[in-house]
Amino acid sequence: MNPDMQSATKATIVRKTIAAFAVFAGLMGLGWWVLHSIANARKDDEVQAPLRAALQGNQHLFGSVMSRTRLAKTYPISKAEKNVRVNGKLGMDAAFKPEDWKLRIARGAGDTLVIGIEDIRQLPKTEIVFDFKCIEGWDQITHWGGVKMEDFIKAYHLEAQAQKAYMGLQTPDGAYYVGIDMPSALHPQTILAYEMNAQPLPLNQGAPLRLIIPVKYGIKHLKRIGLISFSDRPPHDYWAEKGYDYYAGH
Ligand SMILES: Nc1nc2c(c(=O)[nH]1)N[C@H]1C(S)=C(S)[C@@H](COP(=O)(O)O)O[C@H]1N2
Ligand SMILES: [Mo]
Repeated sequence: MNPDMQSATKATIVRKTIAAFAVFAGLMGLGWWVLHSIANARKDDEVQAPLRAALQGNQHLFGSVMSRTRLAKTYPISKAEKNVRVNGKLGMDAAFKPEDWKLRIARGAGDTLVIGIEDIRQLPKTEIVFDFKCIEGWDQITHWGGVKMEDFIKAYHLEAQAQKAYMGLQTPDGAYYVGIDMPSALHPQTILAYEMNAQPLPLNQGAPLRLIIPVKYGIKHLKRIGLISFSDRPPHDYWAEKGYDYYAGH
């Protein structure tokens, strides 16, 4: 190689090295800018807005995947467990008087519908036997009876409220609360249950009325429903606040 060519090659190497560093520095800067702007972004419910947006995007994706035609597997009544496990105790205060209970439906600001259990028992009854799964790792085939949520919504003319994105449910004392995406709340297997094994629901299983939502894990099957509400923002959710998946489908 003649000296001229050697210096030309050297110049090329130097130029390419500088270019490579420039690209590297540029990417570092871009990465820093992205992280910095996420960290400093306006907060939405304690979470930076871009992260919240990504989270909600995921939730909407899961919500739309969950179609009415995707049914949880059902079983014959003979397969149902007779000794049904009692698990959650939050909001299940011993002083509770079922005879004083009423279901409250927050239709809108200052507009609450109050319904007694006898009225709910008048509505068409649906039964389901399915595999109830708890995130702690156990499952049981169990048999429930009650009114389909979608039939209940129609009977009480709550169609306008059901246009919202979420349903919130809580115990009468507010100690346990869950949020359900509306497609899952209106899923044909979701029921407001007042019977277990064809008998009145026992107190420790959520009497007078509990949620049975077979497309979700046990955490969402709120026992002893006191209040139902509707919203476009995700309602507060006991286990989601502790870090569990908000959607909790399986
Ligand atoms: N009110 C109330 N409902 C609740 C809970 C609770 O602690 N309080 N726990 C949930 C969880 S984690 C599970 S697995 C199921 C258990 O229902 P079971 O007690 O009928 O087995 O209830 C759900 N509903
Ligand atoms: Mo659970």
